[in-house]
Amino acid sequence: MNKNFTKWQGCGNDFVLLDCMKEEPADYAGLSRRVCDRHYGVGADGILVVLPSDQADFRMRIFNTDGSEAEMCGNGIRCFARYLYDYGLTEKTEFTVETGAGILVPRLVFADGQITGVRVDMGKPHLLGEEIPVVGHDGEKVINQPITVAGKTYQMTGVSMGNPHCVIFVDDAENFPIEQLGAQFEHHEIFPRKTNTEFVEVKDRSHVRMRVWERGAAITLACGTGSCATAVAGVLNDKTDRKVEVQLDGGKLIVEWAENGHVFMTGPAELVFTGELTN
Ligand code: ZDR
Repeated sequence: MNKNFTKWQGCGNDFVLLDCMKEEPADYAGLSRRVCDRHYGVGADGILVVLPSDQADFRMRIFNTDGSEAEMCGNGIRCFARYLYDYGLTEKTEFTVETGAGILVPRLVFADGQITGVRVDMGKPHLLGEEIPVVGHDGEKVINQPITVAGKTYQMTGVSMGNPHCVIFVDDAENFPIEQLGAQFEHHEIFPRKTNTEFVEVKDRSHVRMRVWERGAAITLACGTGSCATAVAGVLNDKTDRKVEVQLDGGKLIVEWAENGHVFMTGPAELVFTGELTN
């Protein structure tokens, strides 16, 4: 396998990207755990893997710090797209990427000839209970439904962006005890594939403050798919308009749930450093 890697971040959600177009590692899960470790490895919230695809221009896989594989990663796909262009794997500025959430379409955003970010057509959200999945809601949307964690009942909205999300609107996102409660949402019995959880404070109809507990990665500075899920949940609960700015711990994203049902996410993707794995 090619041991060279690039390290990226999007809103402080950081990734080690491995180009496996020619050769794949034997054990992705073990590799991700080792590489993501912030003391014994490079340090990252996940690894992104570049692969060939027979359905799209490229294929992306993502593995969390705990070695589990996620279907999709919103911040990651922007970094992935920028890698492909910056490193000459494509000359196109808009292309297709096969993911566990279907074929998605990133487009590089330029200003004065420089890349300033990436806009991604994230496809349509999946809202039925069995699609997210959330047990007990087959055939129906999961909007503003009770969920009890540590003896307290919260109101949740379920959204799949290919990966599962549980959106909780809170009065004060800054002081919500995510450290104490995040894992209990992640492993709650109503989520058979576990869940990412977003804690969202609505500032006004076009601005929200969001903090996240990620499945398989715990607290991170940002979550792209979670920002998309938040925008969708805001509309479903009539708390926000279809276009919102999502303020995360590590930056901000613009998300629009367009009238055609697709979610569009725009935000930064930056190269941090390059290196070579030694084991
Ligand atoms: C949240 C995420 N970093 C993103 O930007 O969308 C995705 C990472 C995958 C997530 N931890 C999962 O679904 O397991």
